[in-house]
Order: sequence, then C-alpha cells, then structure tokens
Amino acid sequence: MHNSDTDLIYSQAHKQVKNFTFDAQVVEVFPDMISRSVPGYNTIIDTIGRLSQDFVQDNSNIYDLGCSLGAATLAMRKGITAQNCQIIGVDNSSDMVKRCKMHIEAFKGNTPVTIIEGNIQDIVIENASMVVLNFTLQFIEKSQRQVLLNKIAQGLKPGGLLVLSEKITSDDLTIDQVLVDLHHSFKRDNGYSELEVAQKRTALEKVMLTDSLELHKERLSQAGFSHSSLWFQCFNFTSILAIK
Ligand code: GEK
Repeated sequence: MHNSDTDLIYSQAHKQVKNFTFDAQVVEVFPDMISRSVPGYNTIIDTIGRLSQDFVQDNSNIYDLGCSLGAATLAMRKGITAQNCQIIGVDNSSDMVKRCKMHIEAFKGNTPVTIIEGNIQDIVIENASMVVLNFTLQFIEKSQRQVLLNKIAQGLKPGGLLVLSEKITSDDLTIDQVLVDLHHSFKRDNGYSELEVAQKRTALEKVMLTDSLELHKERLSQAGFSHSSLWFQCFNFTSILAIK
C-alpha cells in the first residue's frame, strides 16, 4: 500500500533519467525519501537537537544550511536552552523553502526562526554558535567547498560547533564497494526496487559528488577548526562534529 507521501519517483522506467533537482515532486515525498535512503537520518537529526543544548550560546545565531523541510531546525529549536538566539535556515530550492516555512509555523518554539531562499555560498555567517550542514556540502561544487567552510569557521564564535554530515567515498576501492553494496541493500530492505536504486544513482551522478573522510577532515583543519571527530557512521553515511 502506498500513499501520496511515498517516494515513487523512480519506480517506473524513465526514458532518460534527468539530473536530480529538489523540485515540487521531490518536496512532496522528501521525508519518506530521506528516511528510506539515508541510514541513521533520524539519529543524526535527534543528535543535532541534543548538541544544540550544549553548544548554542546566549545572544548568538544558529544556521541550518541546506535546510530542506527544516528537520534539523526543528530539532534545534526544541533543544536550545540559551537565551536571545535566532535560527536561520537557508535553502536555494523555492519549493523546499515554501514547504519548510509551513512546517516551521506548524510547531511552537521559543527561539525565532527565519527561513531564507538563497544560495548558502552567498549568505553572511556571523555571530554563530552552531552551524549545520546536514548532507548539503555534497551538492556544492568541489572547488568551492573549502571557501564555504572557511566562511563558516570565520563566522563562528570561539567554542562554536559545525555539524557536517556527508555521504562519503572510500579511497580503498574494495571497502568502497562493500559500503555501496550495504547501502543499496539497506534501500532494497526499505522497499526500493533495483530499478529505483539504479535510476536514482544515475540522477545523482553529476549533482552529488562525494569526498573521502580524510579530505573532509583536512578541509576542516585548514578552515581553522581546532577539533574535529567522526561521531556517526553507518555504511558510507557519516557525520562529523567540528569545534572552533
Ligand atoms: C535535512 N539538511 O533534512 N544553497 C542552498 N541550498 C542548497 C544548495 C545551495 N547552494 N545546494 C543544495 N541545497 C536537510 C537535508 S538535502 C540532502 C539536506 C539530500 C539544498 C537542496 O535544495 C536540498 O534541500 C538540500 O540542500 C540537500 O537535514 O536530500 O540528500
């Protein structure tokens, strides 16, 4: 049994699989898509909420970059105990932003939230105590990733936190294949067919380019983060926390 919230975008054979975009059709099924495709997604969202309790400082800004429907924003709004803060969520998909604003308004919270339609490469980051890049950096042009991380590090206050979650590739090709196979079998266990898995992979091939964990850690150190650690990994899905 399927309902209208079920991701069936790649269930039928497409004559030509187009590059993946975050359009209205994706927005409609996004929560189902992300929870059936990203192992540990709910654990990561819950942990972002938990981290916001410890890291968000009074009188500061919190950024959710590539906020989609605002799951991380909502988790932080629930977790924050600091006073006089605001959360700024940014996404460059107008369909996502429209729906995100509705989600945010549907729940009450003490910390004000502003959702902005824009490119995270263009926005100013200032007076920040926590920044979230939850599976967003992988959609930024590779040559611009260091620039973005530098900007985030510069906008963070001392002791400020970045949560960077990414799908990764392993430089060891044998290990990479094992992790890719485990992820595909996770997707099949969650009801996606071989055809859906294959067509989705083609759609993402040119728009979502993954890096190794080593490269992510190297970039963070170059950006000026004093501490960074992998805190979550399931197959090729990871989350790193970095402290300025
Ligand atoms: C979550 N963080 O649920 N500027 C702004 N937004 C962008 C850009 C950009 N340059 N590039 C991509 N996006 C979310 C999940 S999804 C991950 C993040 C996924 C946006 C894009 O529109 C999409 O909403 C989001 O980044 C990536 O915790 O679906 O794999």
